[in-house]
Amino acid sequence: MTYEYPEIAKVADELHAKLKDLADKKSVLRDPALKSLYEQLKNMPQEHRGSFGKEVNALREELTAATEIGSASANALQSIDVTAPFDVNVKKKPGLIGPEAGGVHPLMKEQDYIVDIFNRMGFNAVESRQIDDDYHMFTSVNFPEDHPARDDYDTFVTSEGLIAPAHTSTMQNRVLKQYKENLERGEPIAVVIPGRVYRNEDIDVTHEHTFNQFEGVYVNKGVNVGNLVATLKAFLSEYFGQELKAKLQPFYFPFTEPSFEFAIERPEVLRKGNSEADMWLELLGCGMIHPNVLKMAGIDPEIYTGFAWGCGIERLVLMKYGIEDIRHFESAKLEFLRQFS
Ligand code: FA5
Repeated sequence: MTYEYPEIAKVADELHAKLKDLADKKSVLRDPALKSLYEQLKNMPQEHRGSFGKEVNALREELTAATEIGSASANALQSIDVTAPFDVNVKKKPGLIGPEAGGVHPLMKEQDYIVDIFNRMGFNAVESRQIDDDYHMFTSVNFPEDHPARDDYDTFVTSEGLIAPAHTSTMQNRVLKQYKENLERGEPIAVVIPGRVYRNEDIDVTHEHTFNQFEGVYVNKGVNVGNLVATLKAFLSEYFGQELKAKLQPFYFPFTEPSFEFAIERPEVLRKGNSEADMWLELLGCGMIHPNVLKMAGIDPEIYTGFAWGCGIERLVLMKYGIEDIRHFESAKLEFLRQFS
């Protein structure tokens, strides 16, 4: 801007020059040179007062704008480092998120509760593995080489041939070997094995590709199907806190003989239709441990018998809370998860 009054033009040049070196840009508005212009205005003859006052105000506005441009460039946003755990432009750095902001995932809470019930029923707990091998996934649980039953457990395999387990039955051989000495002492093998499992699966409201199971393994002398049903019913009644309608239907698993599917009545929110099949939710697979599986762990099937089951934890939790879609668990929807905290 050009100023008519030379004394204003002079102060304008001085202050613009000064502004460049000032750390606190706004202090230019308190500069004595600017103040002196206002002092001069008071003593000015009436006829000049209006035009002089306008120019002094214009200068003030010009300087104010300049200080804002300066501070804007000083505060210019840094580019965002997408690898940083927080936005660098946020003045107050959040630091680590404290425990009060988080919570235990509902599935892990329920898993602890399930294990607790089995502990009280005399079962030990052993955690399953998230990476396993062909022997434990198939051979040790009596899948013959190239048998089509292997296709039911289609899962992810690394280029080195390691397997993301499709069920917790991969642990049967390990726990049978680990607790075999119990039998020699006249005690049963009683183990519950929670773990995450993976399948090449078409997902829907009751099917996930990654989900959690817990396996049960019980071996002793004289164990029969009646013990299996009684154990599962005792567990389910404790878990749901009520009597349940349950049914056992024949099934096929290579590692149990006979094999069953244990189904319980679906809550209405989980019903797809009104047919008999729609009424039931397959909760778990179970059966009497196949003699070959016992033999492969060095246990004599002529002396000892046992039962095993594998149950989906999500399926149990869906039933317990009447949740309509299994995919909520892994959806990271806080409004869903917070209902359980
Ligand atoms: C098995 O995985 C057997 N290993 C179970 C078993 C163990 C039988 C020991 C006998 C002795 P199945 O594929 O049916 O069986 O799965 C067992 C349970 O896991 C099902 O009943 C269900 O509760 C759960 N489940 C299976 N597939 C899914 C899935 N895609 N999403 C969520 N839960 C599933």
